[in-house]
Amino acid sequence: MPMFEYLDFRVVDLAKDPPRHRIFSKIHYDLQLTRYFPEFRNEASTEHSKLVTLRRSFKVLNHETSHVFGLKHCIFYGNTMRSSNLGSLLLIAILFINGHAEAVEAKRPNILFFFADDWGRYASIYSEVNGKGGINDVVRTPNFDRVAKQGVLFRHAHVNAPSCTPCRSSLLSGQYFWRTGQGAILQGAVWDKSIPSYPLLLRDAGYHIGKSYKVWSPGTPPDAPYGGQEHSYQKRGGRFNQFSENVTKLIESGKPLDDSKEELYSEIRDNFKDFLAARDSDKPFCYWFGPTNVHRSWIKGSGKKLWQIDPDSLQGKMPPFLPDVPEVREDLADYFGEIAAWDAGIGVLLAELDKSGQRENTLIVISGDHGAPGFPHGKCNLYGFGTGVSLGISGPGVVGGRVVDDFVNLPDLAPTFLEAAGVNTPQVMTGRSLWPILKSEKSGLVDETRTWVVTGRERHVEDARSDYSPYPQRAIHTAENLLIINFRPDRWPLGDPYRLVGDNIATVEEITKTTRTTIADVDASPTKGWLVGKRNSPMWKPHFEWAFGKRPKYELYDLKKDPHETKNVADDPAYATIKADLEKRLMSELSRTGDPRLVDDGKFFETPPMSGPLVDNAKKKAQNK
Ligand SMILES: [Ca+2]
Repeated sequence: MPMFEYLDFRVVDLAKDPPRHRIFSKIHYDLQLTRYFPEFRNEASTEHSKLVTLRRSFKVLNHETSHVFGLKHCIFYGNTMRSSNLGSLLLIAILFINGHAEAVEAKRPNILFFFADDWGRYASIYSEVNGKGGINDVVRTPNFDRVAKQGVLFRHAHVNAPSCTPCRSSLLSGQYFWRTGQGAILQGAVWDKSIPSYPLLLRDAGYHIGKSYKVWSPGTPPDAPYGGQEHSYQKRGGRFNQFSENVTKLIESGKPLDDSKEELYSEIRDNFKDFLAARDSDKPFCYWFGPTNVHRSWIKGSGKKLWQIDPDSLQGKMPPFLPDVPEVREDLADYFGEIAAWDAGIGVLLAELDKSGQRENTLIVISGDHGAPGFPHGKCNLYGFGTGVSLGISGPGVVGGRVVDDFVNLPDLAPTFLEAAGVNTPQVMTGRSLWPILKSEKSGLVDETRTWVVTGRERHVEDARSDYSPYPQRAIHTAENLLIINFRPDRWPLGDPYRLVGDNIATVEEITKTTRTTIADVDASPTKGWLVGKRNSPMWKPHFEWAFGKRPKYELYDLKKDPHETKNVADDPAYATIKADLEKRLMSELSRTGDPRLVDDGKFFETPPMSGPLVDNAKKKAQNK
């Protein structure tokens, strides 16, 4: 359906020329647009930037003058800007419209976002592209792999913070987590409604938004940056969130394995169908699928039982920070089992998307919120095992079949989604749109400025340390090096070693089952129970201390020689220049983006409510007195 045959759009007399409107200056288009917008975006890269501008232009017009789009053929429009801070700005737009401009609405892409809890960079395709020999040889993710092959696979995607809530605060806001106020911590998080979030911006721009399961939590109110539960679709059930537990129960009740799995798939499928059915057919949609099954806990032995993942097949492939022993291998196989279930869930929703006829016009993005839970160097660590995540993107406008080496930080997704929808990215967003990479034809490093990311961490579990203090860290990650600064090396990085000496020693069972028993920034797990249980054995004591002991202020790793970050070279004079350069770059980025950790010795993060007992706990304590 042809829509715009000619468009002339310009701004004159920009007395103040505020930056957010500068794009309108002296813009003149003489474009024969005879196709839908997504196809138009598929053309050469310069055409893409024109499209973005075009869409932004229409957004401004649409916002200011709803009647404009009701007219046909020719529109003259002047003095549209009502906002007082724009001074004497005069906008003149002349549009020649052939057909109904409302049709623009239907041409914006849908956004289908798959976001797993605690899923790091473990997918079979990474074994193919990074080389065999590691644990990714054993994981199986055919659906993720297919999307990544059709689209773009990112080899260097990192979360901004390896902890559920701060990671999600940064992703949803498109800003570094330290810019999200009380969203920057896990326990005690509160969402500040004045922070723009991409789902609500899309909703305001006419998208049909919805979500199933976890978006932003733990925090108050849950899923706040997605509009709370107003856009929730999970009436059909959420048993998928405890996949191995529920499938095991169904099998024990006599149901065959495949039927048991299908029973849980039908819940996620029907929730998605409900979401699609609730949409006005002319509206694009934005859906978030956020099951929590990859988060602990899992049924011991379920990797093998439900997914035929043999723990022994991991032998000899484990990275050095994971003890290559049966207990840990089985735990990892169970984790990979939940990842296989997650991947199957992706397949279920994509099949439904195909049935809806919307696949061609849907941007598909798949990732996770940090590394493996309850394993050394995983979740809650700034090592690659903690911050590295899978990322695959396909859809209209994406030049597929490529593997890219650009460093991506998950806050980059918010401006990416907004740009896809033609919505202006708010100036406060520090993330950078991935579209220059997605529409490029290059593989490897596409954008030469994307050679590093910055990560960090403040509070995770509030009472992991007895004084309720956080463990502040910031890091810069490049292809060659990882530099971590531990701002308070006097503290225990993963929590105080409660009850490991004295007369009330924690049992292995308690450590395996209850996170807060000891070293509370590490989730309770069979691996944690095993390794902490071995803390006094001559063979494993050094490993225990490596995983959970105190760390120096500076950690520097040479990733070319030491990809698993086993040897800290921060004090090696041979690395002095590299260390100084990385520290300078890191500090400059923190300073540029207003990280409160650099102000008054981190006072903002060191005082309530960012540290100290939770309000509820404080109340309970007062009552007990
Ligand atoms: Ca998580």
